[in-house]
Amino acid sequence: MLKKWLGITLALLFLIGLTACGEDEKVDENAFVGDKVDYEIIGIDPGAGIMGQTNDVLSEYGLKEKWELTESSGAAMTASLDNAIDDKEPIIVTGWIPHWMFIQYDLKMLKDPKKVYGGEEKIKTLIRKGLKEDMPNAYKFFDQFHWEPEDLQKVMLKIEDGQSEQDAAKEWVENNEDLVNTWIKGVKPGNGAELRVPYVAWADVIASSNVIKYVLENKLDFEVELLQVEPGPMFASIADGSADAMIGAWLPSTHAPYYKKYKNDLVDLGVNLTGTRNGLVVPAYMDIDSIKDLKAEK
Ligand code: PBE
Repeated sequence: MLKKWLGITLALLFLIGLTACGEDEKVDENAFVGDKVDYEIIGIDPGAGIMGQTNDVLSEYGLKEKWELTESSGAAMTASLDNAIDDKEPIIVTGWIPHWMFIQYDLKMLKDPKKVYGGEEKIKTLIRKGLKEDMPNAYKFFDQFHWEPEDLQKVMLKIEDGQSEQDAAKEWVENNEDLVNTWIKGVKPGNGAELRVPYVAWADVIASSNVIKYVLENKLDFEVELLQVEPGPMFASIADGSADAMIGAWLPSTHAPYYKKYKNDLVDLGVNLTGTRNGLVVPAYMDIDSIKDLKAEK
């Protein structure tokens, strides 16, 4: 009898212990944001401009000691964000506008009072030297290519919703004839001439590269080979002439290190989109507003 009671009591004690542990592990709603997210910021691929900027953010805001920027990829970052939002858990990621994630989720970009991310940026078109002379019509097209963040965001969202990159590009182009006509105005068909376009697998550059490929191939009879590469080689291939044009250079801040390195060996065709922004992004349900809030002692 005694043995039995002892057994039950022990079992009960064990259960109580377990519950207590469980509660300890739960995120305390009032805890400091750093403790809630284990002082981790989910980044993307290491060569991305936003990764260098985020490292500068950690230094400039005095966060270097405690905080860690984790490398992943654009796709893995959005997957982590999606999981966290499903469970209403806290998370901090590196993010940028335009991006479908701002349409899909209720998010906020943390204020950056020190402007380490550089504020509003532009996307530029860069081409290899000699393209103007060798392929004046392709040159004219790239020179005339220009659109708005909302356009790009629409294509990105279609891809995220499950459409293939090619179909999303096609649908957008066919629905935006007036704008597309300004890009191809006065451009003579390429008669099958080949163009090599390097791009990095970031949601925005995937979308824009597929759009220009569709236009060049279906409205102008060029052949476009899209080459998926790392950020460094994207710039290097234009500078050494092994590729013809890239349309995803974020400047003046994001890609400043690459631009500085290669600017004398390529041709800058100017801005194709205005109004991008980089930063640290959190779900709207988190109670922080500024990068400054990541520092414990305020
Ligand atoms: N991005 C999107 C890129 C440029 C385009 C912000 C992730 C980068 O950080 O290099």
